[in-house]
Amino acid sequence: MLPNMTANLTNRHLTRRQILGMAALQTAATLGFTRVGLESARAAQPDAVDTAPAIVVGSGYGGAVAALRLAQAGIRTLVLEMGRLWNTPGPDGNVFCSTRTPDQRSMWFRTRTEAPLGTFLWLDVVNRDISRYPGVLDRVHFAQMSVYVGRGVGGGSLVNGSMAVTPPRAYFAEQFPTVDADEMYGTYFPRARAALGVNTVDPSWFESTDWYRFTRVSRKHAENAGLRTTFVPSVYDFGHMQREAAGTAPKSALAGEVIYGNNHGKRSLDKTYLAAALGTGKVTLHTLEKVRAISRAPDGTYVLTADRIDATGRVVETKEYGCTYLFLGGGSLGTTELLLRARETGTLPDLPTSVGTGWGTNGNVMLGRANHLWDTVGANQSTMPVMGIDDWANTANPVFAEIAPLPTGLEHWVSLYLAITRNPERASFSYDTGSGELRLGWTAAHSALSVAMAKKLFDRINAANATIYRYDLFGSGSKVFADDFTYHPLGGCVLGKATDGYGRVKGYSRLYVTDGSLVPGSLGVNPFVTITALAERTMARVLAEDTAP
Ligand code: FAE
Repeated sequence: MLPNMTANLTNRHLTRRQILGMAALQTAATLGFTRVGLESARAAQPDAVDTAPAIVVGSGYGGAVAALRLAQAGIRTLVLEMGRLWNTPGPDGNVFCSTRTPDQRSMWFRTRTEAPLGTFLWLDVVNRDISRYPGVLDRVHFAQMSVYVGRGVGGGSLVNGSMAVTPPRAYFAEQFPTVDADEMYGTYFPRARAALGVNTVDPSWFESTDWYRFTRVSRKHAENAGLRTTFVPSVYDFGHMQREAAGTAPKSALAGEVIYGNNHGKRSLDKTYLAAALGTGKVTLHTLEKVRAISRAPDGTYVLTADRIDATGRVVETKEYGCTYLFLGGGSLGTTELLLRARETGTLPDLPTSVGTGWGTNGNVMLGRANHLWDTVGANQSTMPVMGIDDWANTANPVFAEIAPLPTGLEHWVSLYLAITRNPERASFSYDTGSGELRLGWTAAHSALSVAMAKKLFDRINAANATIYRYDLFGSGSKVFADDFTYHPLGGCVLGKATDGYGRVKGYSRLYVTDGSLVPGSLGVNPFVTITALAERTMARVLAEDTAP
């Protein structure tokens, strides 16, 4: 079993703990355990735990860093994750379903998939009916914005495009004026990149392979408009990808896989941070358990109420957990919801009013351009983006646009982009005490500036190449700029506002936020490297100062 799991990661040195942790995850998945610990590697489900010195909510980037660093410090840690463990092959022999023929594994309790590109030639050919199941991708709908998030052990790392980008230092410093940028760029970004397994595409292979023809065409069009492009690092193993292209390794990025999970090649958190955390023997992970309430016991410890669900979504058990140290890594939506609910229902009444504020979309806008017949983008497209159009330094219109794939398996002459724009608009969440639901105040007006910025950049590219936009990709109308969803939810518990400068939540001791809710709405690049590096910084400080006996 182990050789198969590690085969995808051959370019990277795996620690003994990562190998042990991966074995534990693999066996737990095979045997259908919802509790995972080092015992699982010996085919035993860990005993149920109801108290632990530290609890981590969520197993995305912020949660995974917290779990590993707590465990390495010798602190017994329980991780609670609402999604499932993604390690067992389904009836087709694959863990994840294909993007082209999605099934129940694709989306979180839906009866139809909700892909970002809803249509092609205005035809409803992209989405499929599916049965309800705890699938890997969720699209959370608010009144005028919907947010894509990953669900499962590894959070967003299971579904994202692997782009591992470090933000321009000047913009990082502007967004985080109280954070020591020297320390971030000298210590925590390098630490995060190393632990995540970041690598870069071989430029000569990139220039010659069919699989990145779509990127080279977009680069040429950007350069024709006088714009600069830049390579973007990734956590997808490019050694594996080259072997996919050569036919010597099973295809994943070259088989259209991404938003519903990659069966091979991707260094998702279950293969990096979480594997290493489980390998310490100090971490137990409970899956399919959604924390819904947090309160404090008279002795100052935290009490969590969590619903354990089955594959139909039915609550099969409601459990209470206790801990001394509580780390929230539920992501921008998950963490903000938990804290807002705790404040509004009075279980943690001293939480600051800044909880629930400072939220943004990282200025996300998606769009497509129609190319000339002679500018073929290729039927073969890797799903892992490796290049961006970098016009961030243009103070009149700062945009960083990732050159995105559209891997249909047919030539379609479409160039697709996810533009990250510098949008200063921020929205707040509120908590509806009647329904118990989170509301988000983001409106179409908040997105308008992002659309204007993306339009300005791509009007320039269209003018230089005598091309036009595609009007058929985002629904039945003629929408060119998809401004009603984001892949990059940021904020809600902003660093230095809802927390101190290290993610310690104001008003309560030993309560921490480690995820994307710390980022104030905009980062200028794809966010997971920054979320990981900030979590590393928080954990270094907290372990040095707060957990001493
Ligand atoms: P996240 O990874 O979302 O993890 C939160 C975890 O907590 C999830 O597993 C939840 O299921 C779980 N959870 C939430 N609430 C609860 C609860 N109450 N109880 C128990 N568990 C809970 O958070 N970023 C990049 O940098 N590069 C990319 O190429 C990129 N592409 C993307 C493509 C897609 C389709 C998507 C959806 C996102 C993409 N992102 C990308 C964004 C990136 O994945 C995201 O910023 C991070 O995953 C956020 O990390 P967090 O730790 O904040």
